[in-house]
Amino acid sequence: MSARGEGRVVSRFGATLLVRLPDGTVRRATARRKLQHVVCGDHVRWGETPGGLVVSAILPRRNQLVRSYFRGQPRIIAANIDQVVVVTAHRPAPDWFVVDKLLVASELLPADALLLHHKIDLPAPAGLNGMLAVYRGIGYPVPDTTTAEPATLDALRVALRGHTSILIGQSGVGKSSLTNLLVPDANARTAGLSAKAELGQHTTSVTWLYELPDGGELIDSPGIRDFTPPPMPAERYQHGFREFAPLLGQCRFHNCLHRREPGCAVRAAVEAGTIHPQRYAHYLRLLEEAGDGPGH
Ligand SMILES: Nc1nc2c(ncn2[C@@H]2O[C@H](COP(=O)(O)OP(=O)(O)O)[C@@H](O)[C@H]2O)c(=O)[nH]1
Ligand SMILES: [Mg+2]
Ligand SMILES: [Zn+2]
Repeated sequence: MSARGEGRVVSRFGATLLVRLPDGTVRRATARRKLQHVVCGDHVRWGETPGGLVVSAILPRRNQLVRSYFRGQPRIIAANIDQVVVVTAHRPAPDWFVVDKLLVASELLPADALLLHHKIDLPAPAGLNGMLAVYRGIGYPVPDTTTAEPATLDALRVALRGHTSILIGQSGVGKSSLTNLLVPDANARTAGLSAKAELGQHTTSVTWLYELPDGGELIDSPGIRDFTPPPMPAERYQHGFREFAPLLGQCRFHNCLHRREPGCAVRAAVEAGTIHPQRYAHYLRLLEEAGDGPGH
């Protein structure tokens, strides 16, 4: 009888998958023909064949982080995520619209979200500390970190323990540097595995799942320039802004989208200064870009 079992997808390179088996070994595998797209973080079923390990099924996904659609197909970054760590840094300075779109995607997964404030050894760009205070105020943990002082990563380590978390953010914010501190030998292990599986030199441009030493998993993703949440009905976006939650249901119209409707509790909160105008502007912009803005 040939061996079979379950495992978790560490990474994929075109048609080649790397799968971590329950005993901790990572094996090269291919997907059974006609299987839907397998992604990093998938739990899969596999079987041993004369040609090697073949993934025969994807176990049901708890969630999937989708970047955008290409020719109508979702681009899934990773699956089965408990926590999204949106990495912001002093350099490159954050694009707050991208940050908000990532937070919206996290809320709707649903998953917990953290906003990492990284490279604090460098001078802070204008306005950054004020914006981070806004995010702290609406309930996002915002740990301050720098690779120059590894002890600053302690709070992050505690937050990551026991969960599957993904680091996501612009190129150059420090995701891979952080991964290397959080996962001892991450670099060497990745290089060793890719050499053994003959994957070539492309390991920095793929999404990769690592086991954390204290339990849990960390996914390092390639940098993104922009991020578009998957298409969804207009009334879903409001649930991506957690500071709107206590107000939902208090607008005059039950189907209020908080644009120009009279008696809108969200707009009133923006005018009263309890919702930050930039967060609200990004909500409107998301609706508009999704094709349901004020002009439609
Ligand atoms: N000054 C400073 N530089 C950092 C820090 N963390 C990472 N870097 C540098 O930022 C650059 C990009 O880091 P990298 O981890 O490749 O970013 P990624 O694209 O998000 O994976 C590299 O030159 C790192 O050495 C930090 O805390 N402080
Ligand atoms: Mg990187
Ligand atoms: Zn409203």
